[in-house]
Amino acid sequence: AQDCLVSNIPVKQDFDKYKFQGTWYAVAKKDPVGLFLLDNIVATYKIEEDGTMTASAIGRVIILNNWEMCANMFGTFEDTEDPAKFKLKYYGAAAYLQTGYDDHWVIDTDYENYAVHYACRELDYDGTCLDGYSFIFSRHPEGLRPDDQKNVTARKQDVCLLGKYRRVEHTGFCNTA
Ligand code: DAO
Repeated sequence: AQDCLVSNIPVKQDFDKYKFQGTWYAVAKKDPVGLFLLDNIVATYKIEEDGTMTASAIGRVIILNNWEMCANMFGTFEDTEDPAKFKLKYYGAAAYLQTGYDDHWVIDTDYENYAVHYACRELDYDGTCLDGYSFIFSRHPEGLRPDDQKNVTARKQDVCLLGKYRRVEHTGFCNTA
């Protein structure tokens, strides 16, 4: 949205949560205040038998006294009247990990290659976002395909966060098995 009003941010039309299932690698992130997930972030979405979307995510975090670890996170999504806008209730596998209740909007995706996520945690008095975060996801651990860069850049502009992202590294730090 040119005016950066959160209420005017366009989201994916007719979002299909079934097609969104599976593994997504975070390739870029705009951090919120008090960032949590640092890098090696991989999220896996799933639709449960009752139709509820859930996700598990892993990522490198630094907690307490500079203790570095891989956080195992779980989330449950509550549907809203817009199929691309969810409320995300999340918690960690361990009690000392972050818990929260955030917006979870799918701004854009082609389901097969890229996705742009957005969450505003705190609205400013003027309707812009005071504290938010956003993930750029790829189906491919190596990153976005060149074909998808143009779309993703346009969507970063839509959420008023162009230039605010950092690259999310995948070093294998959280690889299991
Ligand atoms: O990293 O600073 C941050 C905020 C991210 C919190 C979200 C935790 C993960 C929840 C699970 C699923 C979906 C992405």
